[in-house]
Amino acid sequence: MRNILVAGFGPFGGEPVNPALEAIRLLDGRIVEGCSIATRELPVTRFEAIRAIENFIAETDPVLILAVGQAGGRLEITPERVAINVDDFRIPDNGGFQPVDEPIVAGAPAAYWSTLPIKAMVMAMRGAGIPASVSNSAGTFVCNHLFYGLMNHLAQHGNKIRGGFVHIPYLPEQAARLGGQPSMAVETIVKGLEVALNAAMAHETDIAAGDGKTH
Ligand code: PCA
Repeated sequence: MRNILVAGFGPFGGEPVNPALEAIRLLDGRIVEGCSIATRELPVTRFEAIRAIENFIAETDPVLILAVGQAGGRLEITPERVAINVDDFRIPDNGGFQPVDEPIVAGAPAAYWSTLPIKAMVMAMRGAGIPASVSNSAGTFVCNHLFYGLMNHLAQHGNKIRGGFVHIPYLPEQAARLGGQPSMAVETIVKGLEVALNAAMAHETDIAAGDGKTH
């Protein structure tokens, strides 16, 4: 059976957990559209994260790749539209690196689009009763870094594998500790990711559905 690679980041920024890792652990081994979900943990360190996902791709030979990270403060599950070629870290990553306005891959394109059907994924999640919307910025920290490195790798290999990134909210246990932050139960996140993966497998190209934003 072919694999779907689902990679999620571990804890960072002083938090003891990362909802991405908690959620993907529960997805491991599930079958989506006749493929088996293989999950892996990503390090929250620049370049190391890209090397890790390249190794996971070689190891699992996936048909499709989804990377997942925490976006504290977000209200919904948000498939990312675009990865940009810049590192501008507000806090140090887990390796202690804090680059300012450095290219991720010098001389490479300014940006790469997700090659997953983000609108189909959002609409499928909403249809399943799960709050979701398209995000037009993955930020400039390690998630965007990994997303850019992934899309650059896939482009250099002829885009034979589709891939993309989804940010998810804090878990309730994090919000209870931090105060004043939105959160989503891990079961809801797991269901959302599963529904999104189903939609991604079912749609080679995206659907035309409006989800534009004014800001
Ligand atoms: N979120 C961070 C890095 C790791 C994660 O889960 C980000 O959004 O860049």
